[in-house]
Amino acid sequence: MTETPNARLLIIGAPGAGKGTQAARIAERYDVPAISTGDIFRANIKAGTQLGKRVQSIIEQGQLVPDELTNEIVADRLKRDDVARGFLLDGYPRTVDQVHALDAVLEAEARALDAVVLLEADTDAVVARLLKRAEIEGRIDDTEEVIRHRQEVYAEQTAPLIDLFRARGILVEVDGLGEVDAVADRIASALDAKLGA
Ligand code: B4P
Repeated sequence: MTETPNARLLIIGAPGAGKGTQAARIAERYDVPAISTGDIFRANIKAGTQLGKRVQSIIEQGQLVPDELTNEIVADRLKRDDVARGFLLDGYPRTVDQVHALDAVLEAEARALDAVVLLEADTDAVVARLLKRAEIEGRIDDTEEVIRHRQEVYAEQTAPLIDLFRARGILVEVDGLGEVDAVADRIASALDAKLGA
């Protein structure tokens, strides 16, 4: 692979589309840190921090953590040295307000996003995946009722971002159904083409 320095990437998709799984692959391929707001929140809940206590019931109900709080966490994370070569954001931004906050952080450093991977998968498939994960991991937000609610929140608040990124010409649409390796290969080819790697 040709070197692709300074790739600033996002992965977006419905809960269960496979973002976390594919984020790790993309981050490794482009040698950038994967930053998942969901993972940050879950680590804080587990550690019993102030932040964890604040967000626990919100996440248990499948609601979104308030923009102001989420934006602050990401802005802080993007100040660390390891993002100098780029980053992959997983699960952020999830609202129009979060897009504007991220734009402001990047613009302040005269930077912009290079590509946004949209991982597509139909609702029944993603609900089935998450129910399977619930059996294995027992995540607090993986009950059927909460999973369905998270899909609704995605459709209402996050899906509208797709058009916004498409209009910017940085959207890369990938079919998220099939084997993990096959999806990873699809993403790699589509991203390489987009980034000119
Ligand atoms: P997230 O951690 O982002 O949870 P998610 O949307 O469910 O995605 P996740 O990464 O877990 O699942 P994935 O698609 O990888 O957010 C959790 C909560 O945190 C949110 O509901 C919200 O409350 C809060 N939050 C996070 N970010 C926020 C923000 N920016 N603003 C406000 N609130 C925020 O799917 C994974 C499952 O699918 C796995 O079990 C995996 O094994 C399986 N899978 C993956 N690929 C597969 C494939 N090809 N075939 C079969 N199964 C596959």
